[in-house]
Amino acid sequence: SPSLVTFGETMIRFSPSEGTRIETATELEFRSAGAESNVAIAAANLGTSTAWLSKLPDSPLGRKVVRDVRQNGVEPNVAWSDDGRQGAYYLEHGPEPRGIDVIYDRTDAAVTTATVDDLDIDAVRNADVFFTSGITPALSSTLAETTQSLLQTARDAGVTTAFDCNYRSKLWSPSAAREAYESLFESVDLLFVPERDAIDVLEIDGDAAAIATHLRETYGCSTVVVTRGERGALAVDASGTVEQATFDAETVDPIGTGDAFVGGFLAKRSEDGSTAESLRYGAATAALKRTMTGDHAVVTRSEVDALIDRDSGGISR
Ligand code: KDG
Repeated sequence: SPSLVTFGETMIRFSPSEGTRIETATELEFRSAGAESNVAIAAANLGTSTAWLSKLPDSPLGRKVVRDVRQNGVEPNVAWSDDGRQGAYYLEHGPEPRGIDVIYDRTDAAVTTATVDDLDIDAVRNADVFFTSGITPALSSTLAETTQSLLQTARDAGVTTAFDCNYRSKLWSPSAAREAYESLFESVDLLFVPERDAIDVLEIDGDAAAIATHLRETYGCSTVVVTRGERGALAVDASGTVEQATFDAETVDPIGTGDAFVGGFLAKRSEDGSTAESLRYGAATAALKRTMTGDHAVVTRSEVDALIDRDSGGISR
């Protein structure tokens, strides 16, 4: 059975080529994307056996998502729905100073009604690691409950639970997110927190080490990883603090970088990699992701290993 199981929404991603405005675009790339399937895909490409749980409409759009996930080496484990929509988003991506704009079209998506009864709970119980992110509980009150019970089910079965806060301001307010996160953290072993979410949403003061230590001590997580974009990442676990620099890479498409980081980290961790090795793997996978269009880290182990060997500057303690 799959070693890494993830749960969440995967959308259709429509995007004009870089620099083109949605208002005037005549062609759109037609891909699939979602934080939790992105994580599974990155890990699968690095050799971890992975499954992704979700609920989708039984339509050509839902089936496109499933084909895409499967083609990327992840086993889709999906509840099909006769009603409910396929979530989508439009991504406009321009050079500085424009940056990125995302327009969601995901209201009433099929996944928003997913309960534990819809999902393959045994896949969760039999996993080594179960992962979901803070996007999922933002999507509906049903999904907030489902997220909580899946994390708890995994925990009770001795499965390592992993969670990335992934705050999305277009989905909910900081205070609603904070309340939801705080009720989930106690069920989380391995917590990933973007530094800006810790500051803006969780309102924790201090540097990355202070943030990680605070979260670890407050919620009893075994490992807390704070991701800091260009400034690297930092983890605190029982043996102390480890820092990891960001690897140099040109950015073609930044969407999915954080998910690639988590996928790379979990792939290494699933081989009993240390926290330092897992951070390094995550950072290298994330750097390679930025060089390609689309949400997915289409990478091989040898590419990740070569980047790590090339750039020993990426290793720091
Ligand atoms: O991490 C990338 C995701 O944010 C993107 O694919 C869209 O899943 C998405 C979301 O809900 O924002």
